[in-house]
Amino acid sequence: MSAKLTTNDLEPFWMPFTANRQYKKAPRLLVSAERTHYTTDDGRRVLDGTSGLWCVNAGHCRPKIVEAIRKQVGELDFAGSFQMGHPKAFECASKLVNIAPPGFDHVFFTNSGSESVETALKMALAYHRAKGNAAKVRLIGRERGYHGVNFGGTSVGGIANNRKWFGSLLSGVDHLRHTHDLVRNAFSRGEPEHGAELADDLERLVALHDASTIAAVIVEPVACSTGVLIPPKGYLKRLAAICAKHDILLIFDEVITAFGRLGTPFGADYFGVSPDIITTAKGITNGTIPMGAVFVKTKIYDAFMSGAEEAIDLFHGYTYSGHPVACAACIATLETYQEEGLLTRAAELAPYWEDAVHALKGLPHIIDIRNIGLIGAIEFDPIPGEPGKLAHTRFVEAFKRGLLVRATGDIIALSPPLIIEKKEIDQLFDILSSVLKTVN
Ligand code: PXG
Repeated sequence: MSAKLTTNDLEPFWMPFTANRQYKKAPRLLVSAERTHYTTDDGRRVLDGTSGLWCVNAGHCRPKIVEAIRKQVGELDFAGSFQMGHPKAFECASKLVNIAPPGFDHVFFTNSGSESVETALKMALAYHRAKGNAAKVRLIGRERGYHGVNFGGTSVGGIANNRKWFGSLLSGVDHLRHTHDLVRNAFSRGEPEHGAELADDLERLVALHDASTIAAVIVEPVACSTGVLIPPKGYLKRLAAICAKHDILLIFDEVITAFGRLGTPFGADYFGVSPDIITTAKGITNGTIPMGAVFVKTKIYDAFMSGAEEAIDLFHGYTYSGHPVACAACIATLETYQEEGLLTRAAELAPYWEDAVHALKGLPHIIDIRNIGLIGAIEFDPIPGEPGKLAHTRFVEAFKRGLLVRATGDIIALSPPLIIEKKEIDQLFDILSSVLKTVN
């Protein structure tokens, strides 16, 4: 099939999270990429304002990573990890725990963020059972949270459209209130001032269900998919303290915030909060090969190591857990991040980025602008009766003018590769502001 596709060629692929009929009438196709830019099928360069889908943190087609993948697939294409092993999986795990926050000394491999979430939730349940607290079975998520698309993640997730089609989901799940508060916090720079007390919502759920029935709380340190909700100052620390008080495990879903997005290796580092389990994916291989990893504290791993030595300790895993090609990609990715200082580069760029995104204030329909690390979001007043239309139209127009942004609801989210230069940040906001001025 050539790069030029006709409508019929487009039909068989049922695209995820896409308005298929609308897209196929006017497709947007990418055929190659290098560093901060994509190239389209009609030969236009497009600045990647979204790091793919929040995953290509070191920029596209980085030679070291590409070469490591090529070499690995020709040398050892597959080896399983059930009662067998290959050296790269162990090397990869060691390298990952070396950059993880203190106390995280084991990783479990998956193939995606969704699988990392399922794994973490199952670990939390099994942990309490192994400790003799088998009644701790409830899982707590948060309104507007996104934890992937499998049944556990959908159940603890809090985005109504992602839930309502799919039946009654897991039982024994409840949700904290979300933290979005435009009345008090609109146009905050970085962490908003107001709302730490929303963490006390967990005490409400403890009063309702009793702590003896609650296994874990899962939250994204920054809730990105729903349109970038940044935690109020002190909120995550307060949530962690309440979890600790009640022996409830705290899971940070860092599928987006891990690997430098906030200017620290992990979101846990940024907020100075130490959860019990961290889920990751995306940036772990710079988006090149599907992979996820669940990081656990010593106490979690140890809880599973008290039975007979010859007994399997965790009845869970995937054919491709620790896939050799993914591990090679991950190792080369971590080396690239380290060689180029990318796990902290967002901290250097953040002040410039913050000024650039907040300079959009005053353009038509903008009701909020928010930022943290190398993430920005612009929220629009919805067109009555047509939720999401304005952001979508503006996203389509930005793409035509050479910029890829992510539209979600009435919000445009930005998360460029961490290698972006200041002049490219200027270029990004030149295009975006011209779109926001003209598309209303
Ligand atoms: N947890 C979090 C916090 C995520 O952001 C997942 C789990 C699921 O990961 P997988 O690899 O199963 O897709 C995610 C994924 C967007 C967008 O534009 C965000 C995600 C995926 C696709 C688009 O906001 N996040």
